[in-house]
Amino acid sequence: MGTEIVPGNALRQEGDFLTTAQGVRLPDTDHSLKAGDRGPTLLEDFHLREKITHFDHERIPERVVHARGAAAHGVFESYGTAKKVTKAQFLTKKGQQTQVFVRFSTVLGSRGSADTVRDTRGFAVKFYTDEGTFDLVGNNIPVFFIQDGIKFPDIIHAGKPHPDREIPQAQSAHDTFWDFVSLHTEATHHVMWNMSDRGIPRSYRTMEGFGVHTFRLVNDSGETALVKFHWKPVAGIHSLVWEEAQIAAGVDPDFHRRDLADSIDAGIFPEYELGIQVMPDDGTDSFHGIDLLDPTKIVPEELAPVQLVGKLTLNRNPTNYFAETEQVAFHTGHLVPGIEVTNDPLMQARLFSYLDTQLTRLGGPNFAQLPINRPRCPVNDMFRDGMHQHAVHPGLAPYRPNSIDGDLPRPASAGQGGYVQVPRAIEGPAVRANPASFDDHFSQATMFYRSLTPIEQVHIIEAFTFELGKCYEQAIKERELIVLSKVDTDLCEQVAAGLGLPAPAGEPANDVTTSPALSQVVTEPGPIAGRKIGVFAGAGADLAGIAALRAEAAELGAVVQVIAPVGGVLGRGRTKQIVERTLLTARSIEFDAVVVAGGTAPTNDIKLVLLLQEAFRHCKAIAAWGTGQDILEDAGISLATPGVVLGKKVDEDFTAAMVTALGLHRAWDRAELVMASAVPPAK
Ligand code: HDE
Repeated sequence: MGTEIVPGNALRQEGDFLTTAQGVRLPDTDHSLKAGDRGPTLLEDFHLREKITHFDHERIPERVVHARGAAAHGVFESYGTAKKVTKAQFLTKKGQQTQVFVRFSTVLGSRGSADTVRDTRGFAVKFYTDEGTFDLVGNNIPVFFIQDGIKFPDIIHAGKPHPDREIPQAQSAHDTFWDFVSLHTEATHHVMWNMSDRGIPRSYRTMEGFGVHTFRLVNDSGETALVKFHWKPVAGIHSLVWEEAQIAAGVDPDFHRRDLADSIDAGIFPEYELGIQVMPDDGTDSFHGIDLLDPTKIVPEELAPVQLVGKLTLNRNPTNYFAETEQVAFHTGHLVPGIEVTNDPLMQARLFSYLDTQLTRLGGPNFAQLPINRPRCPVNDMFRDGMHQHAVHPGLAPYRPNSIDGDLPRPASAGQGGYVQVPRAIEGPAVRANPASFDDHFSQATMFYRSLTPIEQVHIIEAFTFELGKCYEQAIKERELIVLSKVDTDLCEQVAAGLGLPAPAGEPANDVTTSPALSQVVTEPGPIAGRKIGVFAGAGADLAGIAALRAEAAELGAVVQVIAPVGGVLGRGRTKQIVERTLLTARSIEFDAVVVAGGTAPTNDIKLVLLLQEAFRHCKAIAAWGTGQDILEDAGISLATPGVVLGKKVDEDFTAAMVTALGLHRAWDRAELVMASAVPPAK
C-alpha cells in the first residue's frame, strides 16, 4: 500500500533510488536510449524527454525589482509592549514566539548581480502568526523615491540598465537614473540616503529596516494610533566604504549572501529589535507638521522615540534556495487584525502590485500553497481549482450561503478573530492631484545631510561625484547640481568642484533641525560578534599568540582566520594552526581587522602589501605584535596612525585594544590621511 495522501502535506524528495517524476526507479541517467551505441536517439526514451523537458522549464521569471536576494528562517519574540496600541496577538503577548522568514535584497540588479552595489536594500519579513500571515515588506532606507505608486514603473525603468545595451547592471550611476531623479525632485530625500553609507551596508546583519509607510494600529478597545515600524540591528549599523564595495562586487559578488549564511551556520545569529514610533491618530494624518501619508518624509526619532516591541532572531538557513528564497511571495496586503493601512498613495498602489506580480512569477493563483508561503494556521478559503492546485478540498459547497456543507466555512466576527477594518470615513472628489503638504521635496534631505558627521558627509559628496561623473549628458549633471543647491550649499559646491562644473546658487533651507539619530557613526564600541580578523602568519609565527587571540575573539563571537603565503598547516602538535587563506585567496574586504603575527618571516609578496594597504585605506583596525610591527612598517604603514594596535605579545591589553578598535568598526580619524580624494566639508 502506498503512502496516504494528506491534503496540504509538503511533497518531499525521498528514497535512496533515483526515480522518474512518477517514482519509477532508473538504472542509468548518463546515457540516452539509442539504436546501437553509435546510433540515433530513440523518441521512446521517456526518461531523456522528461529530464530535458523539466530542465527546459527550470526558470521562473525573476522579480521585476528585488531580484537579487538572500533569506533566512527565524523566530520573532514579542516583548508584549505593543499591547496598548495593537490587538495583533503576535505583538501583544510577552514572550510569544512566531516563526518568520526574512528575505533581504537589492532593488535594481538581476538575480545574478553583485551584492555590494550602491542601492537600497529590501528587508521583507513574513510572520507566520496564529491569526494569519503578516508581511512587513520594508527597506533599509526609511523613505521612498516617489509619493504615488503610479510613478513606480518610471523610477524603476530609469534605474534599470539602459534599454539599448542593457548596461550598467545593478547601478544607479548612469544617465537615465540621474535624468529622472533630477527632474522628479520628490526623489531627493531617498537619493541622499542612497548616496550615503546606507547604500552600501557592511552586511545584512548590520543594517536597519523600515516599514516606510505609516500604518494604523488598532488595540483591543478599538483605539487607533499611527505607527512607523523600525528594525534595529543588535550588531549595530555599519557600512562598507565605496572602494571595498567595488572590490567585493568583483572578488566576492556573494558577499552579503555568504555573510548571512556563514553567520547562521556559525551560530552567530543575526538579531534585530522591532520598534514602533507611535503618533496620535487625530484625523490630521500629520505630526509636528510632517505629513504622515508622504513616504518621502520620516518622523525624526527625537520627535517620536522608537519603542521596542520584540526581537527577531535569524537562526536557520534555507534548505533550498529556489523552493524558499525564490518562491517566497510577500504582499503588503498580508495583514492581521490590529494592523491596518493608511491612505499613503504609495502604500495603496502596493496593495495591488504584490498580489498581481505573483500570478506571473509563480504561475497562477495558488502560490499561497507553496510550502514557504503556506500560513501556519487553519486555512479554509473556498478558492477552488486553478493552476497548480495542491489542496484536496473536501465538501461539495464552495459557496456561501450553503446548506449542503452545514453552512461552513462561516464568517468570523471581530470577537472571533475576524479582520474587521476600523470604519474610516472616505470622501472627496475624484482627482489626480497631490496635497500641498507633499510639495516640500528638500527640507528633510537637508536635515539628513546636516545630521551626519563630517566623514559621512564626505562619503555623500564622493558618491554624488562618482555617480554624476559616470553620466555622459552634461545637462543632467547640471540639473542635479541645481537639486543639490537646494539641499546644501557646501554639498553642491564640492560635488560641482569634483565634476569641474560651476556650482549654481541655491536656497537651501537654513532653519532645519538636525536629527542625531540619523548618523551611524559610533563613539562607543559596540558588539563584535560576527566580525572577522585576518591574521597574517608565516614560518616562525608565534602560534601560541594566534591561539590566544582566537580564543579571546571566539568568546565574543568574532572569528580569526589565518592567512599565510601558502596553504597547509603551521607548526605541529598542540600548537598547530590551520591556514585558512593564502595570499592568493585572501582579499582585505573579507576582514574587519588585519593583524600581523609576531615572529613571522618577512615576505616580499606584493599581495601582502596590498592586503595591509587596503585594510589601512579602508580605515579598518590594523594590528601587529612583536616583530610583526616591522612587516607593517615595510608595507608603508605608519605605526603611529589612529586605529593601529600594537603590542609586544598577545596579552590582555593587546586583545582589549583590538576589541575596542573592532567595536568602533572604523578608525575614521585616519580618513583624512588615507582617503586622499576626501575634501572635508566646510563647517
Ligand atoms: Fe516593492 N515590489 N513596490 N517596495 N518591494 C516588489 O513584489 C512595488 C516599495 C519591496 O523579497 C515586487 O514579489 C510597487 C516600497 C521589497 O520578495 C513588486 C511599489 C518598498 C520587495 C513590487 C513598490 C518596497 C519588493 C517584485 C510602489 C519599501 C522584495 C516582486 C507602489 C517599503 C520582496 C514581488 C521579496 C518587491 C512592487 C514600492 C519594498 C513588483 C508597485 C515603498 C523589500 O510587486
